[in-house]
Amino acid sequence: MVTIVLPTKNEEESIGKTIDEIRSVTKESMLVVDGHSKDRTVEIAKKRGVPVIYDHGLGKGEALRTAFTHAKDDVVFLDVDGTYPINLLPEFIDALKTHDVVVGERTKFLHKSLPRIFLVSDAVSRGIFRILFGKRIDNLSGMRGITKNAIKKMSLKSNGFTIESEMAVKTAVYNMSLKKIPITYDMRKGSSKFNPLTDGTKIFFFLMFSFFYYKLHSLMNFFGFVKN
Ligand SMILES: Nc1nc2c(ncn2[C@@H]2O[C@H](COP(=O)(O)OP(=O)(O)OP(=O)(O)O)[C@@H](O)[C@H]2O)c(=O)[nH]1
Ligand SMILES: [Mg+2]
Repeated sequence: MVTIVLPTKNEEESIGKTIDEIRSVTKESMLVVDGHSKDRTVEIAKKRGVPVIYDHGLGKGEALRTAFTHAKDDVVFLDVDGTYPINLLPEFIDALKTHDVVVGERTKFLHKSLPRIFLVSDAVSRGIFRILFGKRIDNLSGMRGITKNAIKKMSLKSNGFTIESEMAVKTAVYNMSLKKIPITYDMRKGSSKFNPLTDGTKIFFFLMFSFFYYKLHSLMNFFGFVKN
């Protein structure tokens, strides 16, 4: 069993269509975790019979962690802004039977979905991740699956948009089994909550900090200063 988690903050333009499309491809249950939307997001979700819980106002990361605690099963989550290919959800659900983590690797950006400057910073972020952690993982993708066990093992701490990078880092350093599914990335509907300057900077520093933390830790482990 899988719970499909939908983080929302003022996504009234997309929530209805997203729920309907998910229903057309899978019977798995859904859970909306809402960031106290001021528009009709919650009303639309409830009207369609999808349960809604609320985050504590700290950001997308905290919202996902709240939903992970609430969900009894493995989880697949995706942004509710019309950017991700919902028709591929069954592949994500299936892959969780054999893998700890499933990541939608954005390989094709449709309809100028990201302006050139964002495309460049996106590529830079992935490049930095690869250099620091030695693995190619789309550390910014917002369409992923994770098993209940992997959620426990990762013990995630991020509140904001570093959550996907934290998952990618822990997938790499804990050597978790990973399935990558190539996906498209479409143009967003509604307004973005991601601030390229502040959130982008936080992600950069998060990756650098994690690198030093885990490398130092494994060095200390190697020399017997710490266990594990
Ligand atoms: N519950 C909750 N959801 C959030 C919060 N911030 C963002 N979200 C949702 O998380 C998803 C990702 O946010 P986006 O604004 O799409 O961020 P992004 O995908 O990095 O940026 P874009 O490429 O511009 O879409 C969307 O479905 C948002 O509605 C929050 O504080 N709480
Ligand atoms: Mg988005």
